[in-house]
Formats: sequence, C-alpha cells, structure tokens
Amino acid sequence: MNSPAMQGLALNTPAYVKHARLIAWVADMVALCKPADVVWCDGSDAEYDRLCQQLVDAGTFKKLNPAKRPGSFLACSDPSDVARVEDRTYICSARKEDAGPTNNWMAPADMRETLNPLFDGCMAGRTMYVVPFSMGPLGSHIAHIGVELTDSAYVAVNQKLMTRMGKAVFDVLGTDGEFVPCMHTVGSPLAAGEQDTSSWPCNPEVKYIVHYPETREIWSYGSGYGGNALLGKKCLALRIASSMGREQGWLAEHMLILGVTNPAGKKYHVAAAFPSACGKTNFSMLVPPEAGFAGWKVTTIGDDIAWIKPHADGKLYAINPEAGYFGVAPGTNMHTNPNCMLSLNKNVIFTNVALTDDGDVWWEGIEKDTGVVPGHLIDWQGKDWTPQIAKETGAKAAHPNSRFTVGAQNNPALDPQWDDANGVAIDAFMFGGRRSTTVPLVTEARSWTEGVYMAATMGSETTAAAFGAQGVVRRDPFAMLPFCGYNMSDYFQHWLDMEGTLAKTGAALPKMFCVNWFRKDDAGKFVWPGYGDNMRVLKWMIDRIEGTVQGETTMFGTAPVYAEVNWAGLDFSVEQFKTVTSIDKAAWQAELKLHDAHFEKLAYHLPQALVATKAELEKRLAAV
Ligand code: SAT
Ligand code: MN
Repeated sequence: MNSPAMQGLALNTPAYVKHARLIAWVADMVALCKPADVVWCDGSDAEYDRLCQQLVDAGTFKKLNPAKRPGSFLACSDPSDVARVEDRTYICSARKEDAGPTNNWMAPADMRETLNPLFDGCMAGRTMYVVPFSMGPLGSHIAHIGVELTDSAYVAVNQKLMTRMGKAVFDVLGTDGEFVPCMHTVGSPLAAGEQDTSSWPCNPEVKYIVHYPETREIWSYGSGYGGNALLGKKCLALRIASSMGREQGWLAEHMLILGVTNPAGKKYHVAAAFPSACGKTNFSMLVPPEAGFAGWKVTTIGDDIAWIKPHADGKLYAINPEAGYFGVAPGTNMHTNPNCMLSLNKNVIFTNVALTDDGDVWWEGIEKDTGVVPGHLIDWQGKDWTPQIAKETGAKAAHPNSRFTVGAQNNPALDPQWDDANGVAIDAFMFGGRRSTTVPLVTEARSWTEGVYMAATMGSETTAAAFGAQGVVRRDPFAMLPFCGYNMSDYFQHWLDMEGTLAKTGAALPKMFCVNWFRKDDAGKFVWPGYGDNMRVLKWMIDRIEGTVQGETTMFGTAPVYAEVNWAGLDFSVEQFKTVTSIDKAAWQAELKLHDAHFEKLAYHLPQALVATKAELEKRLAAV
C-alpha cells in the first residue's frame, strides 16, 4: 500500500497518541481512503464549536435562534438517508451459520473484495476525522473503546454528544490497548478541484453497513444517518458487543436502564427491551403520576442500550455504554415526556424536524403543549409547510423518524449512578413489543426459561426507525432482530446459560416481565394511557419483587388483578382493564402458530428448553 508519506499527506498524529498499532491502522486507512486532510478529534468544546460552525458554513446545519434554543442546530438529511438500512446491513462471520437466518451474510473475503474498491479513494476531497470514543464510563471494566474514522463532521459532533469522545480515550488506550476499528464514509468522493455543493453528502445508491465479528471491525459506506453512521451505537454497542459478550460471558442488549426509588428510599434498577421507536426514551425518563405516587422517583441510566455483566455477588450489573440520547422527536411533548422536553432546551442537534419562522424547531405532537399549530413552517425537506398543505397532501412537517441528539447531562432525571464504572444491579427485565392485540398489558414469567421464551418470541408492529413497510407484525426477539451480531438461537442459549452462571452464587435472579402498552379497542384506539401512567405497571412489578402482591396465574405467566394496581388519579374501569389484559384463546392459538413458524426459521441450534416451554404453553392454552 502507498504510505501516506509517499502521497505527501501528513497524518497529523498528536504527540499524546502513543499507540503504534492504532497509528499504523490510521495510516493504512488514509492510504486507502485518500482524504484531503486528517484531523484527530480531541473532544474539546472548542473543537465542537469549530466543527458546528463549519457545518453551518457548509449548509448542513442551521443555527437555531439562540434566544429560543441556545447552542442548537438543525440538520436535514438527503431524503434517501433517513433511517437504518437493514437490508444493507451484514454480519460477515467466517461461517454463514454463525450469522444465522436473521442476518444478511457474505463471506468475509467476498465482502472485503466488494468493499475495497468502494473505499479506495472514498474520502477524496474530504477531511478524515479520527474520532476516539469510549462506550461506557472511561476506564470501566465493562466499557470498550472504539475509534471511528469518518469523513463526516456531522458524525464527529454527534459522537461528542453520544459518547465519551476525545483525548482522554488515548490515556485509557495507552500504547497497546484494545479498540474496535470503525470505518465510516458517506461514500461521495469529490473529483480533483470539485467543490462540495451538497449539504448532506451520502451515496443514494450504494450503502453497506458491515460487521466482521471475528476480527471485530465495522465498515460503513454510503449513509450519514444515525445507526448507519454513528458506529458506536448499534454497530459496536450491539452487533459487535453482543458477539464479544457471547465469548466473554456478558450481555449487550437493546435496553433502557432506569432506577426507581420508592417513598422509603429503596432503589431498584430495571432494564427494558423495546424495538426502535416504541417509547424506550419516554419510559426511561418517566415522571410518575402526581396522585397516589408521592415520593416515587424514576431516574435514567440509559435510554437505548445496556451492557450487563454477572458479578461475583451473583447479580447482573449494567452500564449504559452511551453518553447521550438519539431519540425520536415526533410525539415528544410535555405530556409524553416532560424530562425529555426539558433536556431539549439547549445544546441539541436536531435531524429532520421542521423549522419555525422564528428559528426554532417543530414536530408533530409538540403542538399539544401550546394548543397551536404554526401557520407556516419549513419542513424537513426544506419546503413550505402549512396546516392547509398538510390537510391536502398529508405531508408531515417533521420526518416520522426525525431525531434529537443530546448529551445525558441535559436530562433533569439523570440517575446519580449513570456514570458509575461498576454499573447498577438489575432487579428486573422487561420485554415489550408494539401489539394492538393478543399480548396482555403485563405478565411475569414463572421462571428464567419462561422469561427467555417470552422475549425470544416477542413480536412488534414495525415503525419508521427502519426502511420498509410500517405497522406489520414481525418477530423481534429481545428487540434485537436488527442488532444481534450472531446466530439468534445461539443468543437464546447464551441467555439461558446466564441462569446457571448466576445460580452458582445463590443470589436471587432478576424477575422477567412481558409488557404491551399498545393494545387497541374495537374502534382502533389505544386503551392504556401509557407514558407516566406506565408507573402503575412498574409499581406492580416492584410489589412483585417485594412480594406484597400475588397476581393471578394465566396461561402466559403471572398477571395483576385489578385491585393490585394503584389507580389513584386515573379513571380506568374494570372493563378497560379487561380489554388490555384479557387472553383470547383463538388469538393465542394463532399466536402460537406464529411462534412455530418463527422457531422453524431459527431451527439451527434452537434450544430445546424453548421448544419444551412452548409445549407447556400449548397445554395451558388447551385447558383455558
Ligand atoms: O438509527 S438508530 O439505530 O440510531 C435509532 C434506532 O433505530 O433505534
Ligand atoms: Mn434503539
């Protein structure tokens, strides 16, 4: 390979970087990608401000009105680049079986042959940013380090908010520490002398999001958006980390982590898996209802990803590998998520929301706070938007998958232990999909295996977070369908094995609950109020942990009886409760058939324990 020195390009390696292997890798990648310049990010505020200004000058960012939204920017993407691209996402393990039937696969050598010509010269005319980041508290034994090479300044500034990014990472890495190399390019090289006229460079035709689990590498081509480009998030913290966790005996999960403190001051920690755009951020920042919940407090540790390790005391300890939130904007308001709204007051990067005439942001659902829809907006595609246009064409001002990026410190409900290097001990897991029928509001698994079964067979109606049809039920085991970096059935086995690991110490296992906030009535309306009222379900779970409520046994686990739920301040009838908790025999017969089809697809290495659990459920259902 031509050395960068031969091309006359300086690597600009700062003196504080002492890691020879890392420097050699950057040199190789510079030789391959042929950027015009190399910038090592130090993570300072001055650097952040400089890059944001650069993005403003390039037209990628609009600076929002500082009187309304200080320190904040709006980016609008190319219309082709608004969500994760699951059909372009690959797990390139040596053996196809190890990627499993739920992942796209290509042999590593074939994929390298495909990607090499694409990456050759891919950064021509652009700057390569070297972005060092820690997933998890710096130096934590649960944390891991990544270094992303990217030609997107948008990615660099987002990484500053989403991760512990910058110089301090090199102190942790030292001269030979482990890091996950993450290659990212927008895939839009400039010809010699060509000026970049695009405010959102990307490659509308060619996209690859590629993971090599054995060598722990990530290669992402063609997209500048969210989970396709911020490689610490889904690519490293879930796909690569899940595969590391399997080898090393820990779990990388698509879960929020929250603390819940009761009026006596006792604190519990809950980790909850929901698919993208099903309210994880809202639940992690929940504000309990005023009536009946005096003294209860919910605090956020993480809103999207959890890394969970068994500890010598027999408990599972979880950290949030991220340091910020990349949440869905539409639907967010002071009712659905007040802590989030307060987090968004300053220092936010918005992507694909609408712009108001006074330089602030707007999205569908935010009008519930003011009761007024603006008469005019610039929509996420830069076009005029009025309520009349919306009525006539159905045009949304904000893209349904529009997002905010904000540092965790902005969150008024941030848990004091959110940055604790040892993590927090998990008392309960929750698994929830978006199901308008069939799945009850809440049930508790009677055993670890039954909990794994519930999570393994979770279904959810698809959302705008990924390209493709929306509202279709698909199986989304553990909310990990798009994020599990290895064979899904091996992943189930890994979860089942965790019981044995923990049981050796004699400590109580976390309880496992299945929830569904999304049941609809015959008129197609949501019945459960959700949001802050989810506290009522959370409290019932805590009561179960404390052993103060019994629940009743159903075919699908232990469920609350009406009288066990705290209804203070909410008018929710026994009839409505039935609508969200009833177990319909015919619907469940159909549901179990779908579990069959799901298991058939996952037959290779499918744990027998899950097949046996299904047989039990069938027996119970027959007896209903
Ligand atoms: O695009 S992201 O993966 O970052 C967000 C999501 O889909 O959950
Ligand atoms: Mn997510």
